[in-house]
Amino acid sequence: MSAAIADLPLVASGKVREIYDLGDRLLMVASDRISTYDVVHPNPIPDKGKVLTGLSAFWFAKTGHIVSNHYLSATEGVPDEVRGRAMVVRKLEMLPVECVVRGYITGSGWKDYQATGSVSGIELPPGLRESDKLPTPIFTPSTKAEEGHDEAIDFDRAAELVGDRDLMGRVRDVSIGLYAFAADHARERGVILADTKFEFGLDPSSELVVGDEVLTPDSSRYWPADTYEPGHGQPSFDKQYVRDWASGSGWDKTPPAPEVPEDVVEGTRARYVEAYEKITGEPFDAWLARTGA
Ligand code: PZK
Repeated sequence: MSAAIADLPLVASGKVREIYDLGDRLLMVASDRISTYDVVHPNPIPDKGKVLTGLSAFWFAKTGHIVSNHYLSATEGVPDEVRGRAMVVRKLEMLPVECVVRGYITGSGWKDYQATGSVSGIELPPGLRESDKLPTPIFTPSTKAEEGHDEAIDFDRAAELVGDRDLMGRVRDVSIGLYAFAADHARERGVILADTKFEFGLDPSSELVVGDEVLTPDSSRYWPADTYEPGHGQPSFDKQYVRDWASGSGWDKTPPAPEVPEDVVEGTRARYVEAYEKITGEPFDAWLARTGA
């Protein structure tokens, strides 16, 4: 028997997920909420939390040879009401930096490159176009802002914040290793992993452990490979229906976000499930069955 969610102490909450205290462990719960342009819409995308949790679990299982992770279980200790969208994880001492890896130049990286020719203090070749593949994946850490946008920092500043330059070097190498492994896997399945963000912690024996969610559409940019074309921004695999609808809706992208119409909800849900099935090579129903959702 597991406790009801409502009785568990809340440790942390983000725009679309929560962490609860289980005593010696934590429960990470992914909601069905969706944000576009950094604003959460009032209505959910059914199954989004289950897709993201299933994808995280898939990648944790696939990448243990690169670095250990905090994943323990998506069944044992998970309350019935969050089955399929929650995982029990180890408690860690989290490092105070966000570990971003970019294989393509887009988003804030593209803005920085246009302004300075560099991203996070890493000089890039001249003449890159928006969404171009980088010669090699780059590590572009940021600080964790309590609210608002994370601030880009260079490696030296990240090492300062972590207080251990050697550890920060291992974090960088492991981050790039995880990205490269996942990008190769995704590319074989018709999906481009443009960039992603990891969070790391230390376990009680000071071993480096990757935590949080990993390589999900909320922590990463996934693009369909068949329509990839540098020179402009690429459609997001998961959220493009909502963004396209929002652009034509007259919403000015400031809070509050409007309700997403039913057909857009259904199209978006189908894209999340498609992402799960493409990337894992398994039916989404298998995840629901495995977790008793
Ligand atoms: C932890 N966050 C970020 C904020 C979220 C996540 N294994 C861990 N041990 C201790 N603390 C954390 C983790 C993890 N992962 C991560 N905050 C605490 C965060 C808001 C919602 F789901």
